[in-house]
Order: sequence, then C-alpha cells, then structure tokens
Amino acid sequence: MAHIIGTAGHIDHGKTALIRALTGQETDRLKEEKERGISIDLGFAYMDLSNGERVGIVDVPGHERFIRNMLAGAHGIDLALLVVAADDGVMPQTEEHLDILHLLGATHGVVAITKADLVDAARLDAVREEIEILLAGTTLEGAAMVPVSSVTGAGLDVLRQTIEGRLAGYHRVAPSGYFRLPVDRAFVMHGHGVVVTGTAIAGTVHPGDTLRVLPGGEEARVRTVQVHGQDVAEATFGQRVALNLGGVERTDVSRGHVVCDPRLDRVTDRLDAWVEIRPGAGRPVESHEVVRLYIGTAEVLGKVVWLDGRDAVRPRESAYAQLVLRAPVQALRGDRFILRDQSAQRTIGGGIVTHPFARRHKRGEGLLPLLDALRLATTPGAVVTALLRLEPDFAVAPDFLAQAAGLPLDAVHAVLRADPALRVLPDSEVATACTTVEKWETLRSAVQRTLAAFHQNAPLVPGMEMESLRSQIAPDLSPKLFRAVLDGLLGDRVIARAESVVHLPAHRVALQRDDAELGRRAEALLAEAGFTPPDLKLIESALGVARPRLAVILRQLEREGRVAKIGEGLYFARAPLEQARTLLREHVQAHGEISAATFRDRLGASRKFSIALLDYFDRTGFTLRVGDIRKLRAPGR
Ligand SMILES: Nc1nc2c(ncn2[C@@H]2O[C@H](COP(=O)(O)OP(=O)(O)OP(=O)(O)O)[C@@H](O)[C@H]2O)c(=O)[nH]1
Ligand SMILES: [Mg+2]
Repeated sequence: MAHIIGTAGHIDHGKTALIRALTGQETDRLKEEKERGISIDLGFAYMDLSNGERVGIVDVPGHERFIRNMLAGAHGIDLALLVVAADDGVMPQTEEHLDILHLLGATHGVVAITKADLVDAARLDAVREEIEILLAGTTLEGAAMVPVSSVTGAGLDVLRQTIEGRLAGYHRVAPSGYFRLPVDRAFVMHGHGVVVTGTAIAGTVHPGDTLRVLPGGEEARVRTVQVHGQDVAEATFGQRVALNLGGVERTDVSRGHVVCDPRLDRVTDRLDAWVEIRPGAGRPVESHEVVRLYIGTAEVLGKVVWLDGRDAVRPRESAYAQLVLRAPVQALRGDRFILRDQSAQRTIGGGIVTHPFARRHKRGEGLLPLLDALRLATTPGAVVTALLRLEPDFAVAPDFLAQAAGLPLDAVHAVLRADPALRVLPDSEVATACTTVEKWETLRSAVQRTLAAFHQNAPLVPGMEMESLRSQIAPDLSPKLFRAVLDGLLGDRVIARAESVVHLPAHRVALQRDDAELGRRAEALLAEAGFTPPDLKLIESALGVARPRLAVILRQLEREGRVAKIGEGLYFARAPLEQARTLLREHVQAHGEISAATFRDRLGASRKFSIALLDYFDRTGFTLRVGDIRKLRAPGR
C-alpha cells in the first residue's frame, strides 16, 4: 500500500519550502501564489523512500481564509507533517490545523520545527515544550519533533528518517467498501477531456471502468488512470490518483464531488453522527445552530440538532447529532467530517458518520442505545443488525443496508443468510428486503391479535381483506412487502387465506358451520312462537350461547331478512310478522282504521307485543298514527 503525507501548520511557517527542500518539487503552482509568496490551494508532490516506495505529498495552505482548501486535502492522509516555525512558535492555524487532524483521526504524525536556523537552542527547547502541551490529548500526542532548516538543510536527513520510521509497517486497514475518490481538482486537458484528481479512499480503479459522479449521478468511463504522473493499470485506496474521464462534461464534476463505483448511487442530506466539540469553538454549540460541514472534499451548510435532548454541547464534550444539510453529499458510515461555524471563522468540531441515511427521529424512542450499537459495531453482521433495528420501517432493501454500512452487497447478503436473527423477504434465495426476526415477530403478533379481534366481533364473516389488515397494522409497509409478510405467515401456518381474505386457520371451518346451525335454531324458535316470541334470555338458554354471540347471530339473520328486530330485545320471525301485517291491512281496508286495543284483540297477544308491532309499523312507514288509531300510509299496498 502507498502512503500519503499531508502538511499542516500556520501561514508562512515554511511548509512549502520544506516540501521543496525534501523533494525538489515546487507545490505552489498558481501565479498568485508565486506573487504573494503564500499557498492558496493544495499543492502536490511526491518523495521516494529508501525502500523504493513513492509517497504522495499534499501541501496545504496555512492562511485562515483557505482552510476549506486545507480540508479538501487533509482527508485520507496517512501521516501528518505538522510544521511549526521556531521563531513564531504555536500560532492560531497551528492549533486549528491540529484540531482538524485530530478530528479526522490522524494518528500518525511528525512535527517539523522549521526555521531552526533563526533561533538559539533555548528558544528551540521552549518551542518544543509549547508543542508538546498543544499535542497533549489529541490523536497526535507524543509525535516526534525534528528541528530543520530549509535554508541550510540542517535536520532534513533526520526528518526524512523519522518520516520513514513512522510509515514503516503502518498500513491502514483496507476500507471495506467500493471505490471512492473525493475530487479535489477537476479540469479539462486539451485533447483529452475531463481530468479529476483526488485521494482514493476505498477500492481500486482501472482504465475502462465505469464510475459514477455524485451527487449528480452521471456515469463516466475511465480512459486512463495516473499515479504521480504515470499511467498505471490499477490505482488503489490510499493513493493520489488522476483519472481521465469520458462521458462527462467539466460542468458535471468539480471539487466536492465524489467519483465512485456505480453501485453507490445514494446521496444524503440528513445524517446521524457522533460529534466532538473542540476547545477552538470557544463556546457551547447550540441545537439547531447553522454550521458548515466539510466531508471528503465537499463543503455544505446545514444545521446540527443534538439527539440527546440537550440545548447545547460544550467544548470538549461529545454527543450524537443529526446533521440536516442544505444540499446532498455522498457519505458512508464511518466517514469523518469537520464542522466550522456558519461564517467559516473557526473550526468548532467534527466527528464520524454513524448513519448516513438517517430519518427524522421521534423523541424518546430509545434512540441513543441504538445509535451506540451502530457506532460501536465492528462486524458486518453487527452493523447490518444495528441499521435494521434503527430503521423505523418494517423492512428495507439489502442495497440500502450495503450503502449505509459501506459494505459490498455480497457481504450484506452473506450476513442475511448467516444470521438467524434476521429475516429476508420474500422468503427466497435473493432477498428484495430484509428485517429482524424481532420486528417479524412483532408484526406476526399484531396480525394474530388483529385477526382474533376481528373474528370475535364478526364470527360469521370469513376473514379480513388483506388491504384493510395492512392499513390497520402496517400502513407504512408497501402492499407488495405486506403480501410477502403474509406469504411468510401462510407458510408458517399462522394464518390462512381465501383469495384476498385472510383469517386465523381455526376460524373458518368450525365457527361458521356452528353459527349457521345456531341461526337456524333461533329462527325456528321465533317462528314457532308466532305473535309471542321468546325474549333473548330464553333464546340464550334454549341455544346454550352467550349474549354477544347470540347478538351476532341475530344480526346476521336480520341482515338476511329471516327475522326482524321489532323492539329492544324483541325479534319476530318473518312469517308471523307478515301475518300480523296482513291482519292489520285487511282490518284497515275494511274499517278505514284500527285502534291499538282492536289490533291487540285480533292478534290475540298481550299489549307488550301488539304495541311493539304497531311502533315497528309506524317506524318503518307502513302505518300512520293519528291519536290512538292507525291508518295505512299507502292504502294501495
Ligand atoms: N530562514 C528560514 N526561512 C524559511 C525556512 N522555511 C521557510 N522559510 C521562509 O518562510 C517564508 C514562508 O515559507 P513558505 O514555505 O511559503 O511557508 P508556508 O508554510 O508554505 O506558507 P503558506 O503555504 O502560505 O501557509 C518564505 O519566505 C521562506 O523562504 C527556514 O527553514 N529558514
Ligand atoms: Mg505553502
């Protein structure tokens, strides 16, 4: 693996001069840089080590106005070369650059105390001490310090050896994801088209590969790949790479974009992250404060929302935050970023992306332990499980997990196959979606509970329409996925299905036949009793059923027109009811009217029944009540 060295340090402290002295290469290329004697943009060089390795060098500007350029170069470096001028000592951008290196997780560094020719030994000691204090508590604590002079050449050999010693045997763990190259320069080379350069942070790239440009999404073909100005057949993560791209315009790609494997196609404007506020912030950072986010080579405005309910996070504290961005960026779990204040005056903190495709969180849902699980997960299985548990949706596509986790799709499928606590949908070889067994069980219980309640309320109805079941228990789940869930439950014999209707397996056969039989018996009881039908209590004991079930049976008989509800708790079978109606009609047709007493006598039943029947006839529009007598509402009928 190749290494990349990145300079850091205050303006005019001799970074560019030191790289020139070490390599003989000039990294200040711009006319303005040469005229003003300061670096403005990133400069690139390389250095050959004694073991034959060619190390890439990124020289950054120290001026506070060009921190954004420094940030575009500082990600992806293996060794930080922190430059402090012996005469000036530690200055504001010494501190700020160190903060940035610390936040980006730079663990390997060497400090060059430049301009040693300008000071005496006592001053050198004082500066050493100052730097030691500065490094304490950062990722670069204890870094070796080497006094040098780019003018006299003193100390350069020791510095070279120190750098080699620090790099020897140091290899960053290969990142697991697909090829990614945050673009730090994009330009058109006459006769060749678009060229982009950057530090590859994962994967490998070859001439002929198809790549994607994010956030735009354009596809490009790699014509040639160069490392340190030479054509190569393959470039890999950790190298400075130049790609000549076909199929894109210069306007499609610029600093801040990511050129990556086409299987990466998601961008994000909302991410969950573990954020550290640095002393340089000088004050607490408030929730919903507008900040500038620097990730890869991109810079975007957004707001930081603390997820633990705090109003503000103070310097030296860390907390989970949701970063809501004004423009999309490409980001994966584990990516480091820097936060500066809105006006880009100071670096206030930085952190690590925990979930790149975050959702807006509801309060108090046990969020923090889930975020901890995701942040601290060390195996693909643990990452996938944590992502699924954090996901409010029932199930997500494996592709979503792969991109969120920064894993190849194959790795996610392997996890899904191996982990018994995960479940794929549909239940087949290639998962289109997946979930945890825990969520599966929860949904299964909900289906069972809902169907049981439904059957209880409507024992004569065969079951529930799948769509109405879905809208009751999983309205967010697509009909297609819900169908896959039901198929799984069918397979497990948790439910049964007849066309679009689902029911509990025990429900259909037994209950339905019973109820139909009970219905026939209730109807017969009522019919036999003629004009003096039994009340509900009698029917209950005759049939041996409880009131709720009898009510359901009677409602069904009523719906089928086999009985009529005459009054509260009073039912007539169809035949006696029609006899009573005929009796009344014939009397009124003969006499013009009928009184309540006459009707009772004709019926031969008590007042209780005759009055209830008359009320029923009034209510249903058959008779018209005038004082104590009834007439027919529509005499012809
Ligand atoms: N005497 C002396 N002067 C030096 C030394 N190194 C750099 N200088 C001078 O310091 C000035 C700034 O040097 P640069 O290398 O441009 O500083 P820099 O850190 O790259 O500055 P920026 O990129 O603008 O942040 C130049 O005039 C150099 O000649 C050194 O070791 N000794
Ligand atoms: Mg410079």
